[in-house]
Amino acid sequence: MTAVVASPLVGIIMGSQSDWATMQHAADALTALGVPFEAEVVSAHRTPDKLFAYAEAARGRGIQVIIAGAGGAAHLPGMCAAKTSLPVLGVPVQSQALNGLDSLLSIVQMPAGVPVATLAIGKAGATNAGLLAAQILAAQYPQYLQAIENYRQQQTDKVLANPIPGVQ
Ligand code: RP5
Repeated sequence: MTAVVASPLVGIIMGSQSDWATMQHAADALTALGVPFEAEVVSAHRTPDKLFAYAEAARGRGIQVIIAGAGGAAHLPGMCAAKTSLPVLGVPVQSQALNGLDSLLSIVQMPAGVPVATLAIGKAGATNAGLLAAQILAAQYPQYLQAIENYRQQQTDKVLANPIPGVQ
């Protein structure tokens, strides 16, 4: 039986409005797969109380996966994971100063005990976070499994239908 979904299953949070240019790609992936989500600016440094409240309430509101994107000293995914047992997918936003290497290392090096599933820096990571969230949900919602398989097939067809320009 297909589960009926009325409210967001994925919460996308980001440290700043400036992160949206990256994090919208997670939103785009979820939209393409039909997964309901919400998106909000929640900063570990500028709105720490809001972060704690968000993470503590998320499961009770029906959120099942959190995607957290941040740049620089990117504490948001780790602190969010510290306050919820929901799976947290971390997206390192590409910073201007260090091209996102700072963001990546801030997110990926969690000490044992509180995991954050860390994606690639920037757009690819945000897109894959959306896809991975859907794959996590697919264990429970068959419609998302089908959507993922369709997405991958379209991707394969597109590659096969477009030979390298100028090469026989
Ligand atoms: C981090 O600082 C945010 O996640 C953002 O990537 C970075 C810069 O934020 P803004 O100065 O653009 O608000 O907290």
